Amino acid sequence: MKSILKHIKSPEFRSLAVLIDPDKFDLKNASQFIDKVNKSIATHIFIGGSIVDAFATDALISAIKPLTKLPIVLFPGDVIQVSEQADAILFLSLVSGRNPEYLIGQQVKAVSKLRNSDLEIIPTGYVLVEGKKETSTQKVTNTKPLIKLQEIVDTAKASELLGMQLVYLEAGSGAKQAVASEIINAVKKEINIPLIVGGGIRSKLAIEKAFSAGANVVVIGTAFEEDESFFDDLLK
Ligand code: 1GP
Repeated sequence: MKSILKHIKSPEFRSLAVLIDPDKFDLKNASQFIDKVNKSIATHIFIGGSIVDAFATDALISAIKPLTKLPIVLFPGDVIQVSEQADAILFLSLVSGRNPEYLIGQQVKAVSKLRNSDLEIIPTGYVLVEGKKETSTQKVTNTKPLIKLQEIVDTAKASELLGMQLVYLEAGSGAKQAVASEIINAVKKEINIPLIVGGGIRSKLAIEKAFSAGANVVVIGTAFEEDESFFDDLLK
Protein backbone atom coordinates (compact mmCIF):
# COMPACT_ATOMS: atom_id res chain seq x y z
CA MET A 1 0.00 0.00 0.00
CA LYS A 2 1.22 3.47 -0.78
CA SER A 3 1.25 4.94 2.67
CA ILE A 4 4.06 7.44 2.98
CA LEU A 5 1.98 10.53 2.25
CA LYS A 6 -0.86 9.16 4.37
CA HIS A 7 1.47 8.92 7.37
CA ILE A 8 2.89 12.39 6.84
CA LYS A 9 -0.66 13.73 6.63
CA SER A 10 -1.75 12.39 10.01
CA PRO A 11 -1.86 15.50 12.22
CA GLU A 12 0.05 14.07 15.17
CA PHE A 13 2.83 12.71 12.97
CA ARG A 14 6.21 14.48 13.14
CA SER A 15 8.79 13.13 10.76
CA LEU A 16 12.53 13.55 10.76
CA ALA A 17 14.16 12.74 7.45
CA VAL A 18 17.86 12.06 7.10
CA LEU A 19 18.99 13.29 3.69
CA ILE A 20 21.79 11.35 1.99
CA ASP A 21 23.47 12.80 -1.08
CA PRO A 22 24.63 9.86 -3.24
CA ASP A 23 27.49 11.93 -4.57
CA LYS A 24 28.94 12.71 -1.16
CA PHE A 25 28.24 9.43 0.62
CA ASP A 26 30.97 6.81 1.05
CA LEU A 27 29.33 3.43 0.51
CA LYS A 28 31.97 1.79 2.69
CA ASN A 29 30.43 3.72 5.58
CA ALA A 30 26.86 2.61 4.81
CA SER A 31 26.46 0.01 7.53
CA GLN A 32 27.79 2.23 10.34
CA PHE A 33 25.80 5.26 9.16
CA ILE A 34 22.50 3.44 8.73
CA ASP A 35 22.93 1.79 12.12
CA LYS A 36 22.99 5.30 13.62
CA VAL A 37 19.96 6.32 11.58
CA ASN A 38 18.06 3.25 12.80
CA LYS A 39 18.83 4.02 16.44
CA SER A 40 17.75 7.64 16.08
CA ILE A 41 14.30 9.25 15.96
CA ALA A 42 14.57 9.48 12.16
CA THR A 43 11.42 8.29 10.39
CA HIS A 44 12.48 8.54 6.74
CA ILE A 45 15.58 8.47 4.58
CA PHE A 46 15.59 10.98 1.76
CA ILE A 47 17.99 10.45 -1.13
CA GLY A 48 19.09 13.19 -3.47
CA GLY A 49 21.44 15.98 -4.42
CA SER A 50 21.78 18.81 -6.89
CA ILE A 51 24.18 16.95 -9.14
CA VAL A 52 24.55 13.19 -8.85
CA ASP A 53 26.39 10.71 -11.10
CA ALA A 54 24.25 8.31 -13.10
CA PHE A 55 23.79 5.02 -11.19
CA ALA A 56 25.01 6.54 -7.89
CA THR A 57 21.43 6.69 -6.60
CA ASP A 58 20.74 3.05 -7.47
CA ALA A 59 24.04 1.97 -5.93
CA LEU A 60 23.31 3.85 -2.71
CA ILE A 61 19.77 2.48 -2.34
CA SER A 62 20.96 -1.07 -3.05
CA ALA A 63 23.51 -0.69 -0.28
CA ILE A 64 21.21 0.76 2.38
CA LYS A 65 17.88 -0.89 1.70
CA PRO A 66 18.78 -4.22 3.31
CA LEU A 67 20.00 -2.32 6.38
CA THR A 68 16.85 -0.43 7.37
CA LYS A 69 13.08 -0.63 7.60
CA LEU A 70 12.67 3.12 7.18
CA PRO A 71 10.98 4.29 3.99
CA ILE A 72 13.37 5.53 1.32
CA VAL A 73 12.11 8.62 -0.45
CA LEU A 74 13.71 10.15 -3.52
CA PHE A 75 14.34 13.88 -3.33
CA PRO A 76 15.82 14.21 -6.79
CA GLY A 77 17.70 17.18 -8.18
CA ASP A 78 17.07 15.90 -11.68
CA VAL A 79 15.65 13.04 -13.73
CA ILE A 80 18.86 10.98 -13.52
CA GLN A 81 18.12 10.40 -9.84
CA VAL A 82 14.81 8.60 -10.38
CA SER A 83 15.30 5.06 -9.06
CA GLU A 84 12.74 2.30 -8.97
CA GLN A 85 14.41 0.88 -5.89
CA ALA A 86 13.08 3.61 -3.60
CA ASP A 87 9.64 3.53 -1.96
CA ALA A 88 8.47 6.98 -2.98
CA ILE A 89 9.48 10.07 -4.89
CA LEU A 90 8.89 13.71 -4.06
CA PHE A 91 7.83 14.79 -7.53
CA LEU A 92 9.17 18.30 -7.18
CA SER A 93 8.43 21.46 -9.07
CA LEU A 94 10.64 24.43 -8.18
CA VAL A 95 7.74 26.84 -7.85
CA SER A 96 9.86 29.61 -6.31
CA GLY A 97 11.87 29.88 -9.54
CA ARG A 98 11.03 30.90 -13.06
CA ASN A 99 13.19 28.37 -14.86
CA PRO A 100 10.85 26.20 -16.96
CA GLU A 101 13.32 23.31 -16.92
CA TYR A 102 12.80 22.88 -13.16
CA LEU A 103 9.14 23.87 -13.14
CA ILE A 104 8.06 21.28 -15.73
CA GLY A 105 10.95 20.24 -18.04
CA GLN A 106 12.60 17.64 -15.81
CA GLN A 107 9.17 16.36 -14.79
CA VAL A 108 8.19 15.65 -18.42
CA LYS A 109 11.52 13.85 -18.92
CA ALA A 110 10.81 11.71 -15.84
CA VAL A 111 7.52 10.36 -17.17
CA SER A 112 9.07 7.54 -19.21
CA LYS A 113 10.60 6.26 -15.96
CA LEU A 114 7.49 6.83 -13.84
CA ARG A 115 4.69 5.70 -16.16
CA ASN A 116 4.85 2.06 -15.08
CA SER A 117 6.58 2.60 -11.80
CA ASP A 118 5.59 1.25 -8.39
CA LEU A 119 7.01 4.31 -6.64
CA GLU A 120 4.56 6.34 -4.57
CA ILE A 121 4.58 9.63 -6.44
CA ILE A 122 4.04 12.67 -4.21
CA PRO A 123 3.55 15.98 -6.02
CA THR A 124 5.52 18.58 -4.08
CA GLY A 125 5.83 22.34 -4.42
CA TYR A 126 9.49 23.13 -3.80
CA VAL A 127 9.99 26.64 -2.43
CA LEU A 128 13.55 27.94 -2.12
CA VAL A 129 13.90 30.75 0.43
CA GLU A 130 16.90 32.88 1.33
CA GLY A 131 19.36 31.00 3.54
CA LYS A 132 22.22 33.58 3.59
CA LYS A 133 24.43 31.40 1.41
CA GLU A 134 24.38 30.75 -2.33
CA THR A 135 23.40 27.10 -2.47
CA SER A 136 23.95 24.49 -5.15
CA THR A 137 20.19 24.44 -5.83
CA GLN A 138 20.42 28.10 -6.79
CA LYS A 139 23.46 27.56 -8.99
CA VAL A 140 22.20 24.45 -10.75
CA THR A 141 18.68 25.74 -11.35
CA ASN A 142 19.75 29.30 -12.04
CA THR A 143 16.98 30.66 -9.84
CA LYS A 144 16.88 33.05 -6.93
CA PRO A 145 15.49 32.20 -3.50
CA LEU A 146 12.45 34.08 -2.27
CA ILE A 147 12.91 36.73 0.41
CA LYS A 148 9.55 38.44 0.95
CA LEU A 149 7.24 36.72 3.41
CA GLN A 150 4.04 37.36 1.44
CA GLU A 151 5.60 36.03 -1.75
CA ILE A 152 6.73 32.87 0.06
CA VAL A 153 3.24 32.37 1.54
CA ASP A 154 1.52 33.02 -1.80
CA THR A 155 3.89 30.65 -3.61
CA ALA A 156 3.18 27.88 -1.11
CA LYS A 157 -0.57 28.50 -1.42
CA ALA A 158 -0.36 28.47 -5.22
CA SER A 159 1.28 25.03 -4.95
CA GLU A 160 -1.67 23.77 -2.94
CA LEU A 161 -4.17 25.30 -5.36
CA LEU A 162 -2.34 23.60 -8.23
CA GLY A 163 -2.89 20.26 -6.52
CA MET A 164 0.47 19.66 -4.87
CA GLN A 165 0.24 17.28 -1.89
CA LEU A 166 3.20 18.70 0.03
CA VAL A 167 5.09 21.98 0.28
CA TYR A 168 8.86 21.85 0.87
CA LEU A 169 10.28 25.05 2.34
CA GLU A 170 13.99 24.93 1.55
CA ALA A 171 16.75 27.23 2.78
CA GLY A 172 19.25 25.17 0.74
CA SER A 173 21.75 22.53 1.72
CA GLY A 174 24.25 23.92 4.20
CA ALA A 175 22.31 27.17 4.56
CA LYS A 176 23.76 29.60 7.09
CA GLN A 177 20.26 30.53 8.15
CA ALA A 178 17.50 27.94 8.41
CA VAL A 179 13.94 28.88 7.45
CA ALA A 180 12.72 31.28 10.13
CA SER A 181 9.91 30.22 12.48
CA GLU A 182 7.94 33.26 11.34
CA ILE A 183 8.01 31.97 7.74
CA ILE A 184 7.15 28.38 8.69
CA ASN A 185 4.29 29.63 10.82
CA ALA A 186 2.87 31.96 8.18
CA VAL A 187 3.00 29.25 5.49
CA LYS A 188 1.49 26.64 7.79
CA LYS A 189 -1.45 28.92 8.61
CA GLU A 190 -2.18 29.37 4.91
CA ILE A 191 -1.97 25.83 3.58
CA ASN A 192 -3.96 22.68 4.32
CA ILE A 193 -1.32 20.22 3.16
CA PRO A 194 1.74 19.00 5.08
CA LEU A 195 4.86 21.11 5.23
CA ILE A 196 8.44 19.90 4.89
CA VAL A 197 11.22 22.18 6.14
CA GLY A 198 14.94 21.79 5.46
CA GLY A 199 18.24 23.54 4.99
CA GLY A 200 20.70 24.63 7.66
CA ILE A 201 19.08 22.78 10.58
CA ARG A 202 21.92 21.65 12.85
CA SER A 203 20.66 21.13 16.40
CA LYS A 204 17.95 19.45 18.39
CA LEU A 205 16.70 22.89 19.37
CA ALA A 206 16.45 23.97 15.74
CA ILE A 207 14.48 20.79 14.96
CA GLU A 208 12.07 21.53 17.82
CA LYS A 209 11.70 25.14 16.66
CA ALA A 210 10.77 24.01 13.16
CA PHE A 211 8.21 21.51 14.48
CA SER A 212 6.73 24.05 16.89
CA ALA A 213 6.38 26.57 14.07
CA GLY A 214 4.40 24.05 12.04
CA ALA A 215 6.72 21.73 10.11
CA ASN A 216 5.36 18.21 9.64
CA VAL A 217 8.69 16.93 8.32
CA VAL A 218 12.16 18.25 9.13
CA VAL A 219 15.01 17.31 6.79
CA ILE A 220 18.66 17.22 7.84
CA GLY A 221 21.61 16.37 5.62
CA THR A 222 24.75 18.44 6.17
CA ALA A 223 24.78 18.24 9.97
CA PHE A 224 24.94 14.42 9.79
CA GLU A 225 27.48 14.51 6.95
CA GLU A 226 29.76 16.76 8.97
CA ASP A 227 29.41 15.10 12.35
CA GLU A 228 27.74 11.75 12.89
CA SER A 229 27.82 12.30 16.66
CA PHE A 230 24.75 14.51 16.10
CA PHE A 231 22.84 11.23 15.99
CA ASP A 232 23.70 10.76 19.68
CA ASP A 233 21.46 13.75 20.50
CA LEU A 234 18.62 12.14 18.60
CA LEU A 235 18.40 8.66 20.06
CA LYS A 236 14.98 7.06 20.25
C1 1GP B 1 18.75 20.24 1.55
O1 1GP B 1 16.88 20.61 2.97
C2 1GP B 1 17.95 19.78 2.73
O2 1GP B 1 18.04 20.13 0.38
C3 1GP B 1 18.82 19.61 3.95
O3 1GP B 1 19.64 20.72 4.16
O4 1GP B 1 21.94 19.76 4.20
O5 1GP B 1 21.47 21.97 5.28
O6 1GP B 1 20.62 19.85 6.29
P1 1GP B 1 20.99 20.56 5.04
